Amino acid sequence: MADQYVQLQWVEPGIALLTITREKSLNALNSEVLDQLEASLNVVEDSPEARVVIVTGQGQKAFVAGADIAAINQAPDLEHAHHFAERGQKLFHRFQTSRVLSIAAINGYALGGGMELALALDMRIAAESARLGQPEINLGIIPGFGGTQRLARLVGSGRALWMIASGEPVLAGDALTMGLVDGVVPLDSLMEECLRRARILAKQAPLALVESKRMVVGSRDWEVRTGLDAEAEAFARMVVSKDGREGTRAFLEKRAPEFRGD
Ligand code: DAK
Repeated sequence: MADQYVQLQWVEPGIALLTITREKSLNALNSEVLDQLEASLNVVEDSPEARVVIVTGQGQKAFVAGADIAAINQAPDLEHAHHFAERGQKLFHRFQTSRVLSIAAINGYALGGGMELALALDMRIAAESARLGQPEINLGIIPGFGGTQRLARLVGSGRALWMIASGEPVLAGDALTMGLVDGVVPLDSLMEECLRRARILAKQAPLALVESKRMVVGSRDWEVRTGLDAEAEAFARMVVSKDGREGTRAFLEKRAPEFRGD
């Protein structure tokens, strides 16, 4: 039987927790982990109730210490190495474009492919003890799961190139200052903080939540004019949606809204 490397739990209605459980190898991403992450994301997306997925690593030491270095070393030729990179990129793109919002609970090292996974999720909350970096250059390679592109967009090209070309990791506090993570908390309150944020998101009007993500994620690729047109179109749909009518009516009637997802 194949090893179980990803655990899926429904923490509360609408909130899923994916834990990468390859702790002995610091949760490094091999093909099995990538396959199981994809299968778990399929299950989450198949649930109409799903609103938020939190992704974390087992143990106190690592979120994910990278793509599996042994697997990279054994790539027999250019074609296989390219396929491995595309495999990870495709999966991370699926998290990015999923209707379900995602939070990385960075409990320790987020290095190489691990940092790239965190970059592909919608928000990143790190434990004070976490370190984040793209150390691939120390192995004579470069990031292959989207890191060169997403990191530069998030923190600017100077900082991104420094991290990628020097291989030097940053501490969680510095990652917060440079906008690489969105919050830093003590390790023992990491899950509580991620859940606090997930609960706030999960109770919002479902259609507006999905459109909020689609617009903000889209803004990374779109021309401003394209993005503004998309926003105006989505805004209009939300205004005339049942939940949009309910939310505005509830405000005027001074009561809490009851959103139903239509
Ligand atoms: N892969 C495989 N095993 C890993 C690993 C990794 N990325 N990171 C750690 N491990 C394993 C260690 O080999 C060790 O295994 P055993 O010896 O016990 O069997 C175990 O986890 C514990 O690690 P350490 O003994 O090293 O623990 P320490 O506390 O001493 O050090 C560390 C922790 C995180 C500083 C250290 O483990 C470390 O430097 N790890 C490697 C970090 C790293 O370089 N990450 C980037 C990996 S490269 C591409 C596609 C994707 C990518 C690139 C190209 N294409 C196909 C083009 C992405 C590449 C990467 O992510």
